[in-house]
Amino acid sequence: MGTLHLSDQVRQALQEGRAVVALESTVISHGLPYPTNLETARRMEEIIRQHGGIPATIAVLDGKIRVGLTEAELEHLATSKAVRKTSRRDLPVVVAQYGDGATTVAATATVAAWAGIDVFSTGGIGGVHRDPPYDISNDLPTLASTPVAVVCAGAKAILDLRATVEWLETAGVPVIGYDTDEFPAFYTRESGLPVDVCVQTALDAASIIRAGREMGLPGATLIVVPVPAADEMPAKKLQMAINSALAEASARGIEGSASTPFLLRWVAKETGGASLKANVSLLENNAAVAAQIAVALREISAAAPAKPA
Ligand code: PSU
Ligand code: MN
Repeated sequence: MGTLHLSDQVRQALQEGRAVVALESTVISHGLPYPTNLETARRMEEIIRQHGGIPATIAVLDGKIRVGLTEAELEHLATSKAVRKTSRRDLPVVVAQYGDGATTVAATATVAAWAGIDVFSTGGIGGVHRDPPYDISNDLPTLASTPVAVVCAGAKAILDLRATVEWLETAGVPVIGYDTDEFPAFYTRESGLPVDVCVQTALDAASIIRAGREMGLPGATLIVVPVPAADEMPAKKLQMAINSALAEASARGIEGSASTPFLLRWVAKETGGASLKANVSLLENNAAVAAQIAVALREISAAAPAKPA
C-alpha cells in the first residue's frame, strides 16, 4: 500500500511481531467534546501500553494515511474544525485533495488490515438506523469484508440494534461476547439480543480470531464488551434522550454522515454529561481488553505459526 505511512514505532513493532492495537480518530474529532476527546485519546494509548501493546491511532493528515500519531497530531485532530469525518468511501477523496480526515470504524478497519494490524479498539460501531430510509453505516459492509478483530461496546441504542445484529449475522461476522451473553447497547450493558458465544478470557477470544484467520475467512470478528457497571447509564433517562435526539434530527432534516454525530451530541446534551462519562469509561475499558487480546494473539502465533489457509 504505497500511500500508507507508518510511524517508526508502529513499523518496528509490526516487524518484531509485537501486539499492535489500532485506534480510530472520528471519536476524537466528532465523537467527544474538547478537551475530553484529547485526554481520552491519550489515555487509550497509555492503557494499551500498560497492557503490553503498541497503540496505532489512524487518521489522514495532509492527504497521507497515517498509522501511529504524535502528540501534536492527536491535538490537531481534537481541536481543528477542518477535519473531515472519513469513512471508507471518503479515503480516496481526502487523500487526493491533501485533506485531513478522521477515520470511522470502517476506514480504520480498512487501513489496519492494509497495515497488517490484527486488533482494533473502538467505542461503538455504526449500524442500521431506525425508521425509513434505514440508513446503514458503511461500518457493517466493511466488517463483512475486512479481516480484523474489532473490540467495541456494541452499538448505540440510537440505532435499530435488532436490525444491526441481524445484518452482522447475514454478513457472516462472528459476534463474541466478552464476559456477556447479550449484545451490549453502548451506554447500557444489555439489549436483550444474543451474541454467538460468550468468552471469559482474552486467550479464548484470541483463539477464535486465530481460527477464523487460519480459515482465510474474509471478514472481521466482533468482540463486544459491556460498559463497566459503575458507569452504565440509567436506561430510562437514556431512552428519553434518544427519543428527543431522533425527533430533533427528523425535524431538522439531518441525514447521511451528519446523522450519527448529531444524534451523539444531542444525547450528550440531554443527559448532562452522564453519557460522556459512560462513553469515556467504555473506550478505556475496550482499549485494555483489546491490548490483552492482541498480546494473547501474539502468544498463540509464537507458539504455533500460522499455516497458510
Ligand atoms: N458510535 C459512537 N461514537 C462514534 C461513532 C459511532 O458511539 O464516534 C462514529 C464511529 O467512527 C463510527 C461512525 O464508525 O461514527 C459511524 O458513522 P456512520 O453512521 O455515518 O457510518
Ligand atoms: Mn450512513
